Amino acid sequence: MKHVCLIFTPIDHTYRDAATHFSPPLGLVALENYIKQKLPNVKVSILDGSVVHSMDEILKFIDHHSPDIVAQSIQLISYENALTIAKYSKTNGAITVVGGHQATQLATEIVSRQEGIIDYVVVNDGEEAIVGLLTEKEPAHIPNLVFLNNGIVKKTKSHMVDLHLLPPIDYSNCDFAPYDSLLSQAQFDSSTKISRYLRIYSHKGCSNRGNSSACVFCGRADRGVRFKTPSQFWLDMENVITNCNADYVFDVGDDFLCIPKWLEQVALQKPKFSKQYQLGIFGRANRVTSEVAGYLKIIGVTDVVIGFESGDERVLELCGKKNTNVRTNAEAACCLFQNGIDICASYVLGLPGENEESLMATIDSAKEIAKIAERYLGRPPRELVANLIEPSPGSPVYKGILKSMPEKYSGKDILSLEELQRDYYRVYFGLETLHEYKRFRKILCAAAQEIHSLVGYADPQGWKNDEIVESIFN
Ligand code: B12
Ligand code: SF4
Repeated sequence: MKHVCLIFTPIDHTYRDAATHFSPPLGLVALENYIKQKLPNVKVSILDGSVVHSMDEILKFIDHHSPDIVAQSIQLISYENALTIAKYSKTNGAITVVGGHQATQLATEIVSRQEGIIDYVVVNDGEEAIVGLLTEKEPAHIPNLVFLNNGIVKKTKSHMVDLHLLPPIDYSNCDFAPYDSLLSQAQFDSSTKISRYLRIYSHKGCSNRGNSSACVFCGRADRGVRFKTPSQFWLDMENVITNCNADYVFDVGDDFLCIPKWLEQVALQKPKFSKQYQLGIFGRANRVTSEVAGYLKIIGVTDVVIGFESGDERVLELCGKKNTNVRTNAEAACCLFQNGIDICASYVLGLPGENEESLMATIDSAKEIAKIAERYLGRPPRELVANLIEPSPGSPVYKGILKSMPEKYSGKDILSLEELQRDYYRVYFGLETLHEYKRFRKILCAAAQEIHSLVGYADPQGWKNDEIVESIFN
């Protein structure tokens, strides 16, 4: 029996990890579901390095079970660990694969630099590629693969999975205990106590970016937008709520409000549930209207994460977030709160053009959101979060850094987030000295603290592990 080990690689813990690892990794569960549908006799093991398995345990697992394929979902801040796992897997005779957004953005660099360590990079959707590798198809005929052949980088044809043909999301092979335990320890503040949090996706891709334009910090790799049908959405919901006992579901699609007709149909087709649930989504401020809020209430949406990014009009403009401004953001918050729907307002600090004045505007924007929530909900919003910009590979700011510093970044696959952030402030702000950089970062950090102090829960990203706490005392 073939055995594939799917790993969500542990990150470098110098960086602050996201706290909301309350659900098994959805991308790997989706791959497992597809493999099980196509190749029921293949053994699939999922190792989650962010919650369940340490590096040591992952290496021991590989030693004990000698999987045929070791396939990892990687991030910038987990890549060096991924290489350690891949090297170890090679000595155990496994085929090594990496996939996900980071791997897609740096596929050529990875295969060129990691010959003999990483055999294949899977770009974009991983379903067909992983099944192709498991069935030992000729690599040249497997879609979405990048690999080295006699020293030359080969890219096979690209293929977008038809979401309508995919099996429903099924978490039934997962052990929920570690995730439930993490959730019970977290300060995650929902309107009523929740005991199981699971993720689904109604669509892939961002409707707000063209092929060349995106929010400056965004490293998403996929192109175009694909939605599941409303009935598929409800099937996924029933699976996680009824079969897997979730009482909180988060849909990770980038803009649940993107297609009004789809939203309307989802509301119309809502089946009866025998128990209560809460549902979180991502939504775009300019698409929130009272009609939309009405549909969201029918569907059972309890909170909407909105990328507000900045409270400063000029910074928002430079961020490339089209069709939204400070006014649309406040109006969206007002409309949702009025309808009893909570929001998480998410900001990114240090965007191009940021200065002390724009930071003040962002703090004011956060205060206003908190005030509106008090007015309608009688309490602060569930979350206000201030992230520090991460120039993710593939993002417009990463491309800007690459252009300005080709000698340092061209062809590189191992990147330090700290250095990237440092170079970002060099290129976009002219902050040459370490002193200037540290001073600015401290100002950003203090602004983040002020925003977080308005609410009971914040799960910021992009900061170093101790930085955000330190800044309270410094
Ligand atoms: C939910 C989510 C999280 C969650 C949960 C992560 C988890 N355990 O699954 C949390 C909040 C914890 C999180 C954290 C982070 N995230 Co995140 N996250 C997302 C989000 C919103 C959805 C991911 C998802 O589930 N998609 C649905 C599934 C079905 O799709 P998928 O994951 O892309 O997987 C498919 C393909 O990519 C591919 N694939 C993926 N992995 C692999 C592996 C193999 C071997 C193969 C063959 C294929 C394959 O096949 C899958 C099926 O088609 C995306 C944005 C988005 N909407 O996609 C950002 C996103 C993936 N995150 C991102 C980042 C940067 C991070 C952080 C590094 C931020 C930080 N500094 O803390 C951390 C890393 C934490 C960690 N420990 O690794 C970036 C990645 C950018 C980049 N260029 O790499 C994204 C794209 C956001 C963005 N707009 O930039 N994240
Ligand atoms: S950050 Fe911007 S470009 Fe990226 S997925 Fe969200 S709206 Fe789209």
